Parts: sequence; C-alpha cells; structure tokens
Amino acid sequence: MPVDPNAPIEITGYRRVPPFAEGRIKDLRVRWALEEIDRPYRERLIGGIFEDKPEAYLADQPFGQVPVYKENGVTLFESGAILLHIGEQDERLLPSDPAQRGQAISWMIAALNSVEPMLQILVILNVTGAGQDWREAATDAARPFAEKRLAQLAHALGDREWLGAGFTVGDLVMIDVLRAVPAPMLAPHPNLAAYVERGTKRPAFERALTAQLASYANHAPQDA
Ligand SMILES: N[C@@H](CCC(=O)N[C@@H](CS)C(=O)NCC(=O)O)C(=O)O
Repeated sequence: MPVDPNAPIEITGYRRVPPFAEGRIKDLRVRWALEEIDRPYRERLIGGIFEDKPEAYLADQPFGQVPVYKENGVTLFESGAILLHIGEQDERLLPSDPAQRGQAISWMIAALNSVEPMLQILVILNVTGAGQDWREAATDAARPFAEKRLAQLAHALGDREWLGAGFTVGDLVMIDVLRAVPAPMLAPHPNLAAYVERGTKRPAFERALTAQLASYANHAPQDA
C-alpha cells in the first residue's frame, strides 16, 4: 500500500540496476521501515546505478547514492540517518524507553559500522577481482574478519528473537546487512540464519521488496 504518488514522503531509487543487485539496493531499508508503520511514500527513480548523477542530486546526496529521503522541507541521506528520523516518529521502530532506545540505536550503528564493512569488502573483492589472480588471496585475507564479526553477532543474539526487547530499526538494518551473506558463511550460525528468515518473513519486508522490484524498468514498463 505505501507507494502513493501523492504522499508527502519521497524516497529515491534506481530505475536500472544489474540483476544481481535487484532487491539489494538500500532504498529497501527505508521502504521496509515505512511499511512497518504503514506510512505512504512516493518514489523518485533516478536512472541507473552506474550512471553519473546530476549536480542537483549531488546536492542532496554528495556521493551520488540511493536513498535520499524528503519530507516537508527535510532532506536526508544515509540510510541510517533516514531510519533514525523515521524511527523517532514511531515507537514500533524506535522505543521511547531510554534503555531500549539506546540499544536499538547501538545495534543499528553496529550493523552499519561494525558488521556491514566486513561483509562489503568481500563483495567488492568478488566484483573487482573477477578474472584477477589476486582475488583468491585477497578474499582469504579478508574473510576471517567477516567470520569473526558473524560469530560475535551470533553470540550476542543467542536464542533471542530480536537484538533488543522487540523488533527495532537495529534489527531492520542488521537483517538487511545479513541478507547479503552467502549461505555457507551463515551456516555455522543457525541462530543468525533463523533471525534473517524471521525478519524477511515479516509482511512489511515482503511488501517493501515487492515494491522495489516493481520499480525497476524491466518490471515496470511505464518507467522505462
Ligand atoms: N552509506 C549509504 C550507502 C548507500 C549505497 O551504498 N547506495 C548504493 C546502492 S545500494 C549506491 O547508490 N551506489 C552507487 C554509488 O556508490 O555510486 C547508505 O546507507 O545510505
């Protein structure tokens, strides 16, 4: 439901991404958060992921990335900043209790700052190292850092359903980060695999993913 061309909230997305990136672009996090609290948003699709962005876009997002969020004169970039802004408006994403709120924010920053970079380097090596003789050695050097973070996270989660007392923006970002982990790397941690499955089975996630996939030019001929 929340995609609505007349909604006051606008988020950016790409019209064209390579098949491997479909469903992985970070506007998904924002769509998911808005779906969780049933807030409508309109999409602004900005072309292809690898295309240069116009100056007007760089004024909103200096790195030329997606997503950008606009609402009533407020412009935000960085998915974490956007999710904090949305969470501040709804207890279901960011609890008002100071202790729980602190935990939720800590976990969201941990996902962005301590877990995602360790995983992203593997993706970068995989893409940039295609056909290069250094790829395997570089990946072997980087992988233990990712494995250590996953083991630490699995230990912290234990047998709990979510990282805090209930689902928060911390879980939303952490689960989106973990979705990128190849299954064999997650296999030693069944609790993490179950956590990702729990998160991605939430109806709000499913609606967000459906909306994102529908926005790509090859799935939405009206945008082509
Ligand atoms: N730290 C940024 C990262 C955003 C990001 O990586 N966006 C990617 C798509 S998932 C992008 O637009 N990449 C194009 C580029 O870097 O030029 C955030 O969390 O919003």
